[in-house]
Amino acid sequence: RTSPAPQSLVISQVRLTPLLVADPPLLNTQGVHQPYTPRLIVEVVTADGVTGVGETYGDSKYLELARPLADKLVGHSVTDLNGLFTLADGITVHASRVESSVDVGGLRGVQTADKLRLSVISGFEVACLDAWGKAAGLPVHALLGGKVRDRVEYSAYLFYRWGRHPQGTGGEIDDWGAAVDPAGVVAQAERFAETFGFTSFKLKGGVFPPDQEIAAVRALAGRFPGRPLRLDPNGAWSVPTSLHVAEELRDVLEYLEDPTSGTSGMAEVAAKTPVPLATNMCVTTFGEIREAFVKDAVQVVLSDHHYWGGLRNTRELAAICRTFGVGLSMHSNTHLGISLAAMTQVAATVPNLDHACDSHYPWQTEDVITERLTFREGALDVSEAPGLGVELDREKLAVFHQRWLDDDGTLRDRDDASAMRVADPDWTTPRLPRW
Ligand code: GKR
Ligand code: MG
Repeated sequence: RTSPAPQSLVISQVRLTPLLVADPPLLNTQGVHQPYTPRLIVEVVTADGVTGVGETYGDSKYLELARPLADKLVGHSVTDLNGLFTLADGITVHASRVESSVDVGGLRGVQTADKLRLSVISGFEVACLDAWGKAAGLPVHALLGGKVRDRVEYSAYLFYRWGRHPQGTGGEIDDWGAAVDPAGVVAQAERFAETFGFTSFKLKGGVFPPDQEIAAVRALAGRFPGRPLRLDPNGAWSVPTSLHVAEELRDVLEYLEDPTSGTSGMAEVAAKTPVPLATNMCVTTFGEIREAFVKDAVQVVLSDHHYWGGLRNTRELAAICRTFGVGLSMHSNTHLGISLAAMTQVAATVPNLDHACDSHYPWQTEDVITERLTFREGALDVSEAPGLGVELDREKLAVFHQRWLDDDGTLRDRDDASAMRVADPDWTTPRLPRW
């Protein structure tokens, strides 16, 4: 087939659709997930009428940047991916959106203007790649240089959770039930293994005192001997507590993820334990790599195309990790099928993907694509269809958008602490370290 004329790849329209999608009551160190979580769906339409889709965070702070970027994008080619960064640079991030200390930095480190911009760019970059791939008749992985594997492995992402959202907050009810102790965590892992075939397991920690979480990981090791296990308290522990946990679990952990908050603390822990440390909190931008690698603070970096500014930047991160002998894995936040397709396309192209990727997807009962992606034997097949290989379900998109329109503002910005206050009115976001 012949290449399309560049003019046909010029963007004639950009549509932004903020949504609220159902989310179960998953617990983390800051609180509990709200019944619905915001996501943003980005659509770019080319002069030839080809539509590409992307997905990113949907909280107000991202929408504020996405709207002007959408306006600026009209008239640019879907192939001008470097140009996205230049366009986004010119967009002002309000000072109130930026944080200065890691202690209040939430679950992804300190919130900076650059991180916000990069997270927005990622949704647009994926949409452009999808449109370009569809126009050229090529899967996104081909536009990234081609896949090096046919299947991408994922790990089960276990959460302590309640059976339903605290009374009065509504939400969709699933049939997973509560998991608040080792037996509950093991039962959850068994269902993940049976349904999706996952063979490695990550437990979101930082919820209960560390010895209870050690017991849960021990129980997992007893039930699934020899399987790779990870524990991630999102920086909730002090350096001594992190070392205690590492010592107790050193024989069963594949890695310990963000045991403590900040690069210096991670370096102190890393110096005294043989357990590899992974992060999606202290290395989340290119600027943070140098200090962390020089201090040998992390042995595995969790890529996430939303954080890093898209699929091509994810590949750049992979190349840096490869160069420095640092392992690579993939982080996930709550996301839908468009993002999972994008994660799988990029993961397929990275030679040094050393560990199974994280995904929240099994927890999402709602999606905006016509056919849900299905994990088989713990992995996803890499789609060969043009673009991302997913199709937007416009009816569902409209329903979830209407939910966003109907919301009085309480759910449009993810706030795990306020959801927790429904159950415990005295709850405040804990300062780190908690233990
Ligand atoms: O969904 O509660 C959650 C997670 O804690 C998420 O927000 C984190 O970003 O999954 C993440 C992680 O690995 O830190
Ligand atoms: Mg993490």
